[in-house]
Formats: sequence, structure tokens, C-alpha cells
Amino acid sequence: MNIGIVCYPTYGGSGVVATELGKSLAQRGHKVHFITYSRPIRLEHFTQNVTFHEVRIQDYPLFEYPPYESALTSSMVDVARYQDLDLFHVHYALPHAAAGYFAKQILAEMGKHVPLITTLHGTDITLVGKNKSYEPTVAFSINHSDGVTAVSDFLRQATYEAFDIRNEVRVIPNFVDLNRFKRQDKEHFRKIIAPQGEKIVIHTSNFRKVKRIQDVIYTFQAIRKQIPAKLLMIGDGPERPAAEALCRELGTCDSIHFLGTQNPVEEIYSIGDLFLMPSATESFGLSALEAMACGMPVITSNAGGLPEINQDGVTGYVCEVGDVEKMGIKALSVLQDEGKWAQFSQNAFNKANEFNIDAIVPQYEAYYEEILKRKVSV
Ligand code: GMT
Repeated sequence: MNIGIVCYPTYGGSGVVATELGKSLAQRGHKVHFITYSRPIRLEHFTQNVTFHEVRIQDYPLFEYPPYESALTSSMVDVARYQDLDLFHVHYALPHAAAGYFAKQILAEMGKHVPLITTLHGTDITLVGKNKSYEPTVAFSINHSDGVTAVSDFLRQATYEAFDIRNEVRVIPNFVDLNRFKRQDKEHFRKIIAPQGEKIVIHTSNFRKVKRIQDVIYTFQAIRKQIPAKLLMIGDGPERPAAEALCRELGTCDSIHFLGTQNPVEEIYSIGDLFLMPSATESFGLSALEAMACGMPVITSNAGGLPEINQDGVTGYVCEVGDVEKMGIKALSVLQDEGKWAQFSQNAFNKANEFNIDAIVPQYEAYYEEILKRKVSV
């Protein structure tokens, strides 16, 4: 198949999922075309069967807001015509599903039918998508996609609740590449970060408000009061200055390393003892799954789809959003009990294995086939 994938190329779960999916499809013999404004962050090397098409935006003094959606639509039309695409698969509804709908109409006028599949990732539904500024466009473009998938049961349900959806929303969960995300021997690295044998706690995100990174700092403070520990904060974003200020206020800066964005993260995860994800809303929690694949027990909030990957008392603990006291107590109960840690670490790996890339990508392939077989809708 010739597949056009549209996604956000920078850090963020939806772009990561789209890129890993595209790479895996390419390995399975499909021709994959990424259409976006810069090279996707996980598309590091030359990859057979993968082409990147950069969306170029023509600037003009009149444009206070350059019309990215129009430029994207034009690129999608161009790639579909000249690379003979069989389908578009867009990730994150805003504005990709609307651009896809528009591209489909233009191509239909040219006599070419290219079905549109939209994968919903989370904030495109739960936060931004249902904002009045975008709601009618998101609802319309979901209803006019030929296929719609959501990355968790929670997100599927949230989509039906947020919009008047006539389409079936199919759940195809996110996945992890277990050949890449696995616990490796990085003892030398552990000795640099935790020379006194301190426990290593990790958080990764884009440091946006929904991630509640202040809860990570408070939970870590509770841990550090009881046992020697280090916290690695991976990622960057608007909440970082406030988090740095908080750790100065609490006097915990000497134990916290803000590492910025990191790639690859699996080497760092290999020395982690516990992963924290206290988000206010989270449709899936890809970073937590990747951490679990590396054998890290996780403490998460109960937001959104997180309980679908983190089983309370099995792979870690699930706490109410904002309950940092309980998160601290539960974190200590895992970190201070070697037997429990080993069991939870194994359970976390086993759970991640249920989301193995080799099991999930064929679900997308089957879905593509199903959509292509359906009568073409325009
Ligand atoms: O808001 C983010 O965390 C980034 C966002 C994205 O689309 O880049 O992540 C969403 O999609 C990820 C991949 O499907 C999910 O693992 C995240 O849970 C989801 N984020 C939220 O729902 C907040």
C-alpha cells in the first residue's frame, strides 16, 4: 500500500506514535509518505520505503497567521497524485482531519479517491478539540473521515460524549517496540547519576499544565524525606520554570536533574526504579508504557486511559489526580520493598508486552484493508 501519514513532527505522543507506525509499516513492505512541516523527531535515519515531504508555507505580509492548513492540504493533494497514495492516515484531528477532508474533495474532483483515516490521540478531543473555536470543524471532519480510531477505550467514549459523532470510532491502542524499549545494562550510567546507590525516579513529558509536573516534584519530596533518591525530569515545556522554582523553594534541587528533551530515552529508562505520571488528563500515557517496557513500575493518576495500562497494585499504583500524599506513600511502598519491586517490574514488562508493536501494527493494516474495501465516501 502507498500510505500518506500526516502528524505533528515535534515532541508529543501523537507524532511519536505516527512515526513509529510509519516505520513499522515501511518495514512490512508498504510505501510510507510523511507529510508535515519538519522531519518527524523519531525519523532519525534514512529508512527504506519512507519518504518525508515537507509542507512549505509561503509567507506574505498580510498573514498574521500563515495558512498552514491550506499549505498542508495542497501538499497532501500533490503527494497523493504523484505518489499514487491509496489512503491518508492523519494523526491528531486538529487541523489534520480537516485538511484531509479538503484534500479528499480536491482529489475527487480530479477523479482520484483517497480514503481518509483519522486517529484521535487525546487533547484533540478532551481539551482543545471541544473548545468552541474548533468544535464544529473537529466534529465535521471526524464524521467525514472514512475511518476513525482512538488510542484507548477512554478516548473512544470521550469522543462520543464530547461530539455528535455518527461514525464508528474503533479502538486501536498505542504500542511499544520491545526491541528498542527494554532494560539494558547501564550500571556505569547509574553510578554517575546515583553514586551513593540512591533510587532513581523518572518523569517524561512535554511539561504542559495537564502533566501536573508540580505533583511529580511533591511526590519526589515525600520519597526523598524517607530514602536517598534522585529525580530525572526528561522533556521540556512551559511549566519547566515553575517546576524549577518549586524545587528551589522546597530545597530539593540538588537531587533533581532537568535533562531537557532526550533521545533515545530507553537508555535512561534502563536505570530507572520508578516512573511517575500524575497527569490531569491522559488518553493513553505512551511514556508510561515505554517506561513499563523497560521494567519500571509506575505511579500514575487515575486520569483518562491510564488505568488501561497501569493496573493498580500489579504494575504500580493508580491514585486520584492531585493526591500527592498517596502517590508518595505508594512510591515508597514499591521502592522500599525489593520483592515487591521485582514483581511489579516483571508485571509492568508483561503488561507492556500486551501492547507489543508486532501485535498492534497488523491491526492498523487490517483496518486499512477494511476501509479500502468499503464503498468510497466523498
Ligand atoms: O498532550 C500530550 O500529551 C501530547 C499528545 C499528543 O498528541 O502529542 O499526547 C496524546 O497522545 C499520546 C499518543 O497517543 C497519548 O499517549 C497521550 O496520553 C495523549 N495526551 C493526553 O491525552 C494529554
